[in-house]
Amino acid sequence: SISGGCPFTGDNDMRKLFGRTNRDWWPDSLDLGPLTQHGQTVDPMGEDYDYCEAFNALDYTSLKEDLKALMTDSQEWWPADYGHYGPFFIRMAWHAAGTYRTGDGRGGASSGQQRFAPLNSWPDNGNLDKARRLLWPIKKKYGKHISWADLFVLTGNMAIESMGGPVFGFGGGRKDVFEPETVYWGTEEEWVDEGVATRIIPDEGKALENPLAAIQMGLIYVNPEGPGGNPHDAEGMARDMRETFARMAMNDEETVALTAGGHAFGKCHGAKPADTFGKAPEGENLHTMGFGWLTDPEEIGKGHITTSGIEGAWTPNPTEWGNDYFRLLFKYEYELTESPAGAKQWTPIDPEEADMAPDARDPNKKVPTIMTTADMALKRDPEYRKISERFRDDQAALDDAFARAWFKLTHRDMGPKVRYLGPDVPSEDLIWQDPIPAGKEASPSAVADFKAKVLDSGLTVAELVRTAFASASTYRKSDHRGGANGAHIRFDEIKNWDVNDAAEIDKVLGKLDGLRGDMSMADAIVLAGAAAVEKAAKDGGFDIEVPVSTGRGDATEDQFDSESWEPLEPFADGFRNYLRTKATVKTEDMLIDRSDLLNLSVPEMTALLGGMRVLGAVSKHADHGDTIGVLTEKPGVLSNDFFVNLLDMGTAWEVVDESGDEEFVGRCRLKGEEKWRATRTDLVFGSNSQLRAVAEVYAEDGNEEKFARDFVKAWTKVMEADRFDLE
Ligand code: HEB
Repeated sequence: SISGGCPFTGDNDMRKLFGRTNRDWWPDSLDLGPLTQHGQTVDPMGEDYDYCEAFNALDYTSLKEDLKALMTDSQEWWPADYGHYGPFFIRMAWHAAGTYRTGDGRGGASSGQQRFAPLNSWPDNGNLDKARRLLWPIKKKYGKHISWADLFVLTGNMAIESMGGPVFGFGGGRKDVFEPETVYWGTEEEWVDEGVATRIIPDEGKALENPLAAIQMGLIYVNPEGPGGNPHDAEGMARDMRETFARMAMNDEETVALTAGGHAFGKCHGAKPADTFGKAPEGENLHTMGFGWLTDPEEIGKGHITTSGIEGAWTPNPTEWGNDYFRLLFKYEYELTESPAGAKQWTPIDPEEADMAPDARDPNKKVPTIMTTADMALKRDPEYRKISERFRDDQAALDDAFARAWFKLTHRDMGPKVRYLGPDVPSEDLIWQDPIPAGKEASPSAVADFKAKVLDSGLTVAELVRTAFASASTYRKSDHRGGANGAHIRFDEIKNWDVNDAAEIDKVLGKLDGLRGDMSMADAIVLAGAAAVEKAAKDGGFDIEVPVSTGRGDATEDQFDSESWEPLEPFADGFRNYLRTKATVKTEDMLIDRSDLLNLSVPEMTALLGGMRVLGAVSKHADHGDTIGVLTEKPGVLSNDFFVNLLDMGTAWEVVDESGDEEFVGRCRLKGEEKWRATRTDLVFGSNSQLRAVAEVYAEDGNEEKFARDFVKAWTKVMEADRFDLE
């Protein structure tokens, strides 16, 4: 199988964690870097701004009415095809959401990234700058009460609804960011329209690198003209769709429903050769004010627009929901043709007049409908075909499948349902939301009693800390999945991850289960970790309380979709000094990636890692044994020894590992005897000048207690990262 496997490896030899950056693509664009130093924020909303509160005070009904009116309020500077912007807005919302990938949970609709480079200038997002500007008067009117991110999705919903399509629901709560997020989009130095290679070529052994989910640089998903632009490769087309949609968390049925349902609406734009329009927004002249892909206004008036280069509508009724897409797809044989812009597309042979589409500007004029090579896969691929035929014959099934798949597409990266806001949140629980039954708060006396029993149980600090961390550290802020709530660590599929020690977890959970009374397992695991950290701090001479908000629930087997958890398994976990195998990307880069997903700052990452080491909480499955990086004589005691010993000039470090530079030995500089073993992830806190500066703070005399307290704060942040129910 192409999917799964090892992230950060593959044929696009990924040497940099974040691949090609905006600065690489647009070296001349304005650099705000100087103003974002020293922790200064780019967010103008200020710390007091609470988006949930603002959204809840939104006049939702009137916003929806305004959006509905906007659909047919055609503007001269960008007239609506068929007098209706609906299809255009659906594409905008779909492209906002469609960058989501399960591999690292990044991308997606949840922060309004389409406003920023590189996404605002991806070839596949052509002309969506116009769609966002059409929305500006509404964004302006509702201001702080609706984020761009929510507005994109809600507008897509309203577009579907206003054309008679089925809608499953809407949850608000996507808070805007004010800068591009750092996401790995690939290393290629050309865009799809500049001829960059396709990423899956089985004959050459090329598979789609993880976590990427698009087939070429600058696309959201597949090339509509076929693999690498080849319309004859029917098998490859279906393969590419299956793979890219799977990485968007979509199965075959969802893929067919989404594509066919989406293309019930609107048209493709390829009226002129692509060289007749200007640069993408990010590289355009200042006075174009963020607009790109400029077309002569007169040509715009005539509807001579080029976006994808493909030209034509899929159905005779491009602004009405219905089943014409499948009806036509199966009624006609299609032949390969070329658009005026030179794109490969498919046209029905001898269409009846009634099956022709209206011209986008002149309803009295009829033009042929089209299919892209991607659409043709829905009948050329045997599996897709079965589903397509079923949908052709069962409108209600298509309605339901499309509405649900659209809801999933646009909400997949929002995490648990408690994060959804507004009156249109569907009451039905969906498996991909990782539902968790409501928990209940434990009384202070029950907590104290439980913690005392745990410390008396014979379980070690390292065992308890490792188990709690294994449970909580599955969290990723990118799509708000994972975390300690639900106690998914109980399930074999998670427990047996290579980073974990299943036997140890069984032992710990078994004991905790006997002690927890009516507390949830999820709470028990976190409380036991807290008890261990408190003991370790006490043994280090500090009386520090580790706060725990109880009230977690335990997910049932039915609520656990094991397959959808697979991408949450860490390839590397620097906090436990774990690395599955050496990858092309540097191990310390993967620590940064993991810390980012855990939403940690540099000092938080540093304190957490140093604390985990002295507590002895390294993975037993690290290649290097379970004491590597534990730079202390008294493991299990919370001290700043890791930093003191790491920075000690009495130790000289050298590579021990023949196969590479992953393992190091620290020897007494004078006598040469071995003192410590450590990994890249450890030594980077001494070698990197910025990390060293932070490590120095924690090693300094007088900062022992500060370190212990900072560790507890970072630990608590990870333990509580998924407690959206508390906010
Ligand atoms: Fe789509 C459009 C492709 C899926 C929805 N698309 C379109 C186009 C193309 C495509 C090429 C054209 C653009 C221009 O303008 O030129 N798609 C595609 C592909 C795929 C898809 C290849 C995969 C298979 N879609 C989809 C989905 C959805 C959609 C999923 C939703 C759901 N689209 C859409 C719409 C449109 C489009 C609505 C129209 C727009 C307008 O009209 O403007």
